Amino acid sequence: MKKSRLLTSTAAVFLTLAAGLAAAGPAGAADCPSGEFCAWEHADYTGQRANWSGDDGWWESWIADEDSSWANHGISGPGIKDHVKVYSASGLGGHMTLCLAPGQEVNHNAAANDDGDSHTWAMSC
Ligand SMILES: [Ca+2]
Ligand SMILES: [Ca+2]
Repeated sequence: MKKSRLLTSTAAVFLTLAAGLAAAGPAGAADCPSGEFCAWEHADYTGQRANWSGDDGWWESWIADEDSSWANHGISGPGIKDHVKVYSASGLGGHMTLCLAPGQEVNHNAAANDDGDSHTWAMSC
């Protein structure tokens, strides 16, 4: 009985904290899982979202050359590759269209718009 009361109160505290976080307002505008890099087919983080925790040298056709907004929600830390470089051709070819620092969100970028085909996590830009 003690154990179940403890679990119940722990759950209640967690829910209160979660509600508080939600009410505190967004740290960023983009809905992108922690630890991942996200790209959307339209500006302002709309349309279908692609998200990756690792590198991808060949984006799926529906997002390749369709990316219009981006968010880097990678985890930062010593020795961790927390920047994301996006390239205009598959296999990190072509040119770098965009480089996002950890936590950076880009809701629109005319030069990079609809041009990404691959990306890699990097130590810096
Ligand atoms: Ca697009
Ligand atoms: Ca391209």
